Amino acid sequence: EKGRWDTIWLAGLRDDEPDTLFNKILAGEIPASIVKEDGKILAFKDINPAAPAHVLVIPKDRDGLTRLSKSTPEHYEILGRLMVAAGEIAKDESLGFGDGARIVINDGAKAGQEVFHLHVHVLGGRDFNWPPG
Ligand code: D5M
Repeated sequence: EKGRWDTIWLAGLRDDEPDTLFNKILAGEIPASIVKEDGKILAFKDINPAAPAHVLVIPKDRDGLTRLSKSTPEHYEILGRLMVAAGEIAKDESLGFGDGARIVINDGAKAGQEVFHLHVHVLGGRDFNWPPG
């Protein structure tokens, strides 16, 4: 976990919303099964998987993104990074993904959002229905 905070020392400067448990995962205070990490994003297995393969991708610095609808043009870069990471994970057979994945962002409690630190769900390993429930 050495150096993990080095990359997120700006976290919170533009964000006075309450922390979530994802900060504890970022700090290494709660264990997580990390599948991908760089200076800006962290991806880890969902503790309550809704599919055989279920990974969450989050920005290390939430920067006001409690939910997607808080995004502004200042977030273009991090949102692109999250999407590219999600696409890479979605084709990773070693994680149980095959040909086809469901990429989901729940925006707000009404849509099922429980953790108010933006996260991209990457689900795979089974077929999915449309429209979603
Ligand atoms: O998704 C929040 C997701 O976060 C939900 O699918 C469970 C997951 N979760 C909650 N706690 C943990 C821990 N400790 N590790 C990994 N995953 C976790 P939402 O879209 O907000 O409903």
